[in-house]
Amino acid sequence: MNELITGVIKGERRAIARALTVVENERDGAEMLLAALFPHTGRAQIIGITGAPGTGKSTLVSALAKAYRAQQQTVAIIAVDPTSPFSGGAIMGDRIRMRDLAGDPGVFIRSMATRGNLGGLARASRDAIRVLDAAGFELILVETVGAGQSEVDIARTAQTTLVVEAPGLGDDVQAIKAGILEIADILVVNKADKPGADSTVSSLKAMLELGHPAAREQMVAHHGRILHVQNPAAAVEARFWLPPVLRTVASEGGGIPELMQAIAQHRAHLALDGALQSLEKQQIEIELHDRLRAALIARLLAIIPQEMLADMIARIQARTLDPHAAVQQLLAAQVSQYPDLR
Ligand SMILES: Nc1nc2c(ncn2[C@@H]2O[C@H](COP(=O)(O)OP(=O)(O)OP(=O)(O)O)[C@@H](O)[C@H]2O)c(=O)[nH]1
Ligand SMILES: [Mg+2]
Repeated sequence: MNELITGVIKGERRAIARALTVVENERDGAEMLLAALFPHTGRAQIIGITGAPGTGKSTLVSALAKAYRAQQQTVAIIAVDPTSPFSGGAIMGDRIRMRDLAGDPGVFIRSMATRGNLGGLARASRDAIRVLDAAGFELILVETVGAGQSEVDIARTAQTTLVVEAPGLGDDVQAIKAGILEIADILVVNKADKPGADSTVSSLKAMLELGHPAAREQMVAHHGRILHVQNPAAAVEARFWLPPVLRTVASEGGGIPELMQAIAQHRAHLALDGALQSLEKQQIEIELHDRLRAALIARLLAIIPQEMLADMIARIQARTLDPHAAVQQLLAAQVSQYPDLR
C-alpha cells in the first residue's frame, strides 16, 4: 500500500492505474489510499465536459488535451459513461477517438462506467479525480454523457463546466430540455461545420439572456437593461460571469484556441473575490452530504432484517401502514435495538 501511495504521488503510470482500480471498485484499502493522497490534492484544474450523446464531447476532449499538451501542460482524462454497464465498451469507443494521444506520457486516459447505482458513479469519479490530482496532473478533463442528475453531480465536481451542444439533434436545444443550462460556465456548439449551427447558437443565447442566473443578476445591476456580454473578457471585467456561447469543429481543431481562452478567462473570473474558495466550499458540502447519506443508508440496510422491510412494504400496499410511519418505526426500532447506530 505504501508503495502504491508513493507511486501515485511520483506520478508513476502503473501505480496510478492500480490506484484508480482500487478506488473505482471500492477495494480494501481504498479509504486508506484516498486518505493518504488527500493532502496532495487541490492543485489540478478540473474541467467538466457534459452534453447529449454524440455531440462530440470525446472529440472535443482530445482536441483540448492535444492543445494543452502543446503548451507543455499534463492532462488526465476521465470519461464517465453512466449509460453503459460495460466499462469495456466505453473504453473501446474512447480509445478510438483518443488514439492520437496514446503513448504520450503527459496524458492519462481512464474510462468509468456504471456498476450499480449512479450516485456511486459520481462518488467513484470524485475519488478518481483525487487520485489523478495527487498524481500531479495539471489539468483533469472529465467527460460525462447525458443529462441526468448523476451527470450534473459529476459536473459539479469541476471548476469549469462546458456544456456541449450540436446542431441537428432535434428541434430543441438539448441543454434546455435537460435543464443543464444552469451548470454551464461555457456553452459549446460543436459540429459548427454542420447546417443549423447558427440557430443552435442563437437559441442558446436567447435562453441565456432570459434564464441564466447571471443574466438576472446583471438585469438588476443595470436597472433592467440586459447588456450583451458575450465577450468573456468583459464578463471578467464586470465581475459576473455570463456563459459565452462558442462554436467549435472539434474534429478539425476549429475554435479550440478560443475555447481555451474562455476556459482561462473563467479561471481568472473564479480567482476574483474568493469565488473559487466558495465554489470549493459548496462542493465539499455537497460531497459530505452525499457520502453521509450513502454511508447511513448502507449501515441501516445492513442491519434491518429483510423480512421486516418486506412486511412493511406489504402493509403499506394494504394501506394499513403509511410510508411516513414506516420510516419512523424503522428508525426508532433500529436505534433502540442497535445502540451502535447512535
Ligand atoms: N462534422 C463534425 N463531426 C464531428 C465533430 N466533432 C465530432 N464529430 C463526430 O461526431 C461523432 C461523435 O463524436 P464523439 O466525440 O464520440 O461524441 P461524444 O459526445 O463523445 O459521444 P458519446 O460519448 O457517445 O456521447 C464522431 O463520429 C465524431 O467524429 C465536428 O466538429 N464536426
Ligand atoms: Mg464520448
